[in-house]
Amino acid sequence: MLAVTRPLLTTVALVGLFTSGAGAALAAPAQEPGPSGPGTLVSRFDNGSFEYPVARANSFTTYQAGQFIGPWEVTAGAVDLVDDGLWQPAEGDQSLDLNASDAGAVSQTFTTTPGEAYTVTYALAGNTAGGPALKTGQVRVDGQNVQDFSFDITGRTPTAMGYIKRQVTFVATAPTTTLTFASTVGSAYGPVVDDVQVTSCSCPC
Ligand SMILES: [Ca+2]
Repeated sequence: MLAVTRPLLTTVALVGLFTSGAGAALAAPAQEPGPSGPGTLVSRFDNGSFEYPVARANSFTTYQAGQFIGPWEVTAGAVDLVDDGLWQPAEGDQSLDLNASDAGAVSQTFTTTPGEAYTVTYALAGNTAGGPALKTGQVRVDGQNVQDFSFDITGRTPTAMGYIKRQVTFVATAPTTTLTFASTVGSAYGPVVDDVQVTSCSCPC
């Protein structure tokens, strides 16, 4: 049993270093560590609404590959964390443009139970400041594409973003799973994601 759990805890500790403990959606099996907080191990899916760190007021903050947005790591290109003074988020005060100057991606690794099904829901829109009109991207689980997504910004504005809800389900194959949102459009104006939630059917559903 110890031989199984030690690698998991190592991974969890790395994730925890970049997590400040703000509340968010959960994907926590019952046996996982308790409530998160500074200095504690955090393995639950967190910051799905991209509410921290705080972006530049009435503007955005760019994060490059290798940098972290709470528990999310920028894993390709660069992305923009956007304040609600620039455009309407789906939830809270901030949202994420998956393109800074070109296609970017963010990934988060969290604890899962092998064999258990998890449902990912998210809000999708697009940066209305520039083309192409059709913003495209992928949801990936452990690097595998599990859902292509697209959003057409035609007729949308910063105050009427027109977010749509998308959903995809996966079955975990390991004690941790890495969830990625990746843009597949080359532009400085990418797909916008917000309000990502991960739930498992061991929770009430
Ligand atoms: Ca948000």
